[in-house]
Parts: sequence; C-alpha cells; structure tokens
Amino acid sequence: MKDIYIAGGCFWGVQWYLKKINGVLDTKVGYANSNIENPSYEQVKTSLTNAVETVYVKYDADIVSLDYLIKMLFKVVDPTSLNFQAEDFGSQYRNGIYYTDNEDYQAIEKSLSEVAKNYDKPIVTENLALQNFFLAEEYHQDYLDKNPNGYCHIKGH
Ligand code: MHO
Repeated sequence: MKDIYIAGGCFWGVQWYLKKINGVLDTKVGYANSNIENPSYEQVKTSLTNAVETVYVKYDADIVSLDYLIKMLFKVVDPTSLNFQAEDFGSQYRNGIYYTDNEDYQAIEKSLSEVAKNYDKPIVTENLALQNFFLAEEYHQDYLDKNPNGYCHIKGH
C-alpha cells in the first residue's frame, strides 16, 4: 500500500479520473502545500495561499505503479500548462506530483522525463515533497459522482 498526491487542474475531474484506475484503493480531494492552515475553497480560489487542488491517492503497488498513474494522468492533463489547466486559471490549478516517501522522487523524475518526450515545450510539473494537505470541504469529495453533469476539464467525462 502506498500513497501519492496528484494535481492536474480542477480536483473534481482528477479524482473522478484517477479513482477508476484498477489498483487505486482510495482518493480524497484537498489542498496541498498551502501557506496557511486549513484553507477554505474560497481562500484557495484567490491563488494567494499557494495551495494547489490535489487528489490524495492510496494505491496497491502490487497492482498499479506510480509510473502508470503519472502516465495516465498526462493522457488527459497538459504538463506544459503553467498555473492553468483547460479553462481554470491560477496557481491552484498548477500540475504536480507530491510525495511522502523521498524514494519516490527519482521514480517521478524518470516518469516525467518520459512524459516530456511527447511535448515540444518544457513540462512544468512540480515534483516536490508534500508539505501539507488539508481535506477539501465535503461537497467537493466525489463531486462528479454527486453531480454527474458538473464541470469537468477532463475529456471523456
Ligand atoms: N471552473 C470550475 C472549477 C471548480 S474546481 C473545484 C468552477 O469555477 O466551478 O476548481
């Protein structure tokens, strides 16, 4: 059992997408690497907290690899978008992979260098240690299950 924190724009869509992957056991949406404690969605929306909309992913490493999760993410998320994703603008929509196990850093670097081969522009994905993660408000959890016609930046929804 391992965990990783994944950001790729609006967390509604990223959670909806990642939770369908075989081997993903649990997901929660929240705000990572915030410069204030327990920010609210309204505070994060100002882009002033530096918090990033992020999905906590608990996965079974015997079934799915971190490399696979990263490659799947970048089938639907643009790693060259700096501080925006699709129609959402602001640093809360930057893309990144945030680890709690320092050994994941090299693995993430390797996956990202492979992803980068698909792009002419540099990729801007953060590969950083998770500093903090605050769960988002309950109505954001599994938002697209609760609101199937809700906004989603990920194609296929
Ligand atoms: N464009 C969406 C983003 C929601 S997301 C949780 C909205 O403004 O509602 O950031």
